[in-house]
Amino acid sequence: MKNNMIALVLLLAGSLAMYSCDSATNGGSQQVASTEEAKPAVKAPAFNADSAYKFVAKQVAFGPRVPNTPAAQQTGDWIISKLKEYGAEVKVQSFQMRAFDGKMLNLRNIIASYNPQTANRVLLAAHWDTRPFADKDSSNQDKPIDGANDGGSGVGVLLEMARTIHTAQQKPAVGVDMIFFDGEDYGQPDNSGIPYKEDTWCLGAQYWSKNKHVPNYKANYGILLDMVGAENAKFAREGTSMQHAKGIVDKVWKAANHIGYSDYFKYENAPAITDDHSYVNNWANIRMIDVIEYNMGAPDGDYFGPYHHRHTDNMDVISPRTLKAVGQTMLHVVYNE
Ligand code: AHN
Ligand code: ZN
Repeated sequence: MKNNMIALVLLLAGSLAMYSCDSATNGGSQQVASTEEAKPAVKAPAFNADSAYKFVAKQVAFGPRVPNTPAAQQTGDWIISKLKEYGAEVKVQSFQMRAFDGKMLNLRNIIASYNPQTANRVLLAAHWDTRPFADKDSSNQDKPIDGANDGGSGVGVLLEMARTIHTAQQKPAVGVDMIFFDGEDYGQPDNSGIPYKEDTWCLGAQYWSKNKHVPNYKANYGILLDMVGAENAKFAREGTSMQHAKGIVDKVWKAANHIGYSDYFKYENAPAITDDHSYVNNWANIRMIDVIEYNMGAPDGDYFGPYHHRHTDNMDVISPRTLKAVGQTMLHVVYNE
């Protein structure tokens, strides 16, 4: 009897609590309906980390994606075919540029578009080439690296986003362009013995910034993904991004923190880093931020991670959780435009 009474009291208390919860929610949503900024967030489709991981592994399996090699030819062809499979309109820019060492490089920028007619657009980017040498390593410096993280990860996240947008019932309201830049990582090493030359990095971004895939191309803003797959990666607010597009950094960091990725997206400032977004900001005049691993607290000043431009940049450093943190954040941002 006593037990029954307690159960009854608990039941009543429970339903009262539920009722008051409901009414609070209802009252709340009626209030926010009239105010713009309190618009409830759109729930983006789920980003599949295992699929993204497989896209990274597939690139690594082709071999180092060094310009003028069969692996680069095969990987570029594969990226193009996946993007077509995922319903994007695909454009390919083929061009030649001379590297710091005098070599003429055959390069391809690959551009995928969703909703190409929409004026309101977001531009996502990553580089798909990998560094032709391991200049920060202590051995085999002249051999190319796997570039699982430096190159592979950004492409893996973008391809999984493309697959998600294609498969999901709900599509983003905004137009989405994805640029896969070539020739980012053929930059002049510090101790090459060759006289210093300006603008040796980011060759594909340089070319695109002067030769857009669409005349008068415009985007509201862009997000570059570079080294976004390593376990325990930290992303700091990079200098050029803060200078040209602080509002976008705020938006992306807020989204990441809101959906539970504060471990990755840190409210710390990093110096300006030369990367594809430098040319998109300064030459193409489109504001673009760089989500790039930069761990302000790294030991030995290895801010880019201990694998950077070394042979240890292989599949062992890639974490599906990091790919998920970045990919889900990107989907959240895109679906809330
Ligand atoms: C430099 O090391 C000059 N910039 C970093 C950009 C980069 C290289 N991203 C990947 N590899
Ligand atoms: Zn690199």
